[in-house]
Amino acid sequence: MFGALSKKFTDVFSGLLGKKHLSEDNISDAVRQVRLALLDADVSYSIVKTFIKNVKEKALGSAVIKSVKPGEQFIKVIHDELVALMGEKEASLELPGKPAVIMLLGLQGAGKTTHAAKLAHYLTKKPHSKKPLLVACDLQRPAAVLQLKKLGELINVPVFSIEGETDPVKVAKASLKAAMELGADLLILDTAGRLHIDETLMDELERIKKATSPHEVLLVANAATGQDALKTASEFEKRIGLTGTILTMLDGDARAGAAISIKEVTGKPLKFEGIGEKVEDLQLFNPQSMADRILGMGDTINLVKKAQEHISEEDAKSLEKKMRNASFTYDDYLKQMQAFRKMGSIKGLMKMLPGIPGMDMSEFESSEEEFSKIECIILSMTQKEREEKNEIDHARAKRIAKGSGTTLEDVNKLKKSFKNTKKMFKNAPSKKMLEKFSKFGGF
Ligand SMILES: Nc1nc2c(ncn2[C@@H]2O[C@H](COP(=O)(O)OP(=O)(O)OP(=O)(O)O)[C@@H](O)[C@H]2O)c(=O)[nH]1
Ligand SMILES: [Mg+2]
Repeated sequence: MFGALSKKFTDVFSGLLGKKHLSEDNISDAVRQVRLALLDADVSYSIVKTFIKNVKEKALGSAVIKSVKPGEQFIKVIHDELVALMGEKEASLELPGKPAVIMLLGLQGAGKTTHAAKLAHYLTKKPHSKKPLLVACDLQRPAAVLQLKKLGELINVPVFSIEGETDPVKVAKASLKAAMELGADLLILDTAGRLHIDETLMDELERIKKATSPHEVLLVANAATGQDALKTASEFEKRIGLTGTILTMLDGDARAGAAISIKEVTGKPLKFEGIGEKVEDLQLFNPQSMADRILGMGDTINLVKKAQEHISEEDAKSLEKKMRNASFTYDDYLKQMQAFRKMGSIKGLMKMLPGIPGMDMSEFESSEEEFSKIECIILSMTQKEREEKNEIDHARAKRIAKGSGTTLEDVNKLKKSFKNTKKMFKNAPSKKMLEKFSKFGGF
């Protein structure tokens, strides 16, 4: 995500590895590099200045902790400062009222319409279980309403619009009544964007806000635009008043500057991050996870969240048991693989692991194909074969290869690796054994 910045931080930290303690002398170079790295990532100058001052004070002040290595100590200080800047805890949405109202605003192309749909999709799920109504208040472009309608269809959420209407304030007002009639408990207002902030836009947004008294006024800002995003954020906050921000395009060539500084600049929390074009590509902003990613430490927080969302604890336990007594079948294999794939692309998931962000990902592109191949092969087996009740002989393997559009070699390869995996788990030491060993200090 922030490849260049993460790499710089990793270099700074490795430079401190051999040092016995942190001193004014040996951290001055590291601090200088951190300062340059932040400025280069488009963090605003005044924020960098305070950041560096705090880091220096804390790094030197904590020099007495003997058990921690200086490099690690320095990483912790930087990590803590980043978290403090970005907001300590995960922000939440305030959605009381029936209907609750969320108004989205931002510059042209920032991702308002897409994120109106993403939010609707996100909030229909547990624990929110909302019944949203998307409201088409962008009447600038004729295609804007159509875009929202298409997205609404995709996620099965109704869209409110008034054909032929030219005043978005009237649409916004009418949507309050429509929500009552349709039994919706949440309105999400998509508004028009402009290339730059101008008086007409501000006036329109102000009037929509007055007409609907939204509980959440969220700025949608493109992370790739760095300092520009910060400048517009501060103007929107001053004129309209925000309750928070959604930072988008974080999957692309984003600059960390906006993520690091936007809370400080607007005084309002960063609430969500947009991480792709699909409706599922939205996640709650978590300052700890963001600091991890900025420092190139992966994103284990969101990885665990994703896993919990897609794999139930029961399933995980039952699989572990099956693995232990080597009774898992091709069917279990398929089920696990499908659950794993629901979490996202292998490449995307690998990037979330610590130490991986800067790695060459091309290798995992082929694993994606490999996954599809295995899936096709298992799906071409009979139910009894999948449950390992019938042996797959040469003739059947040939037939399965044909049915799945793969080769005999592919099928035999899967058979072999499946057998090996089972053997490996059968011979793996049990948890009890490991505990016994650990008593002797072996582990
Ligand atoms: N990669 C990536 N693309 C995104 C993300 N969010 C939105 N997009 C894409 O960015 C483009 C613009 O998004 P829109 O939602 O139409 O932006 P908008 O703010 O409504 O634009 P206007 O209505 O013209 O002001 C679309 O092609 C989206 O698919 C994101 O988080 N990541
Ligand atoms: Mg739009």
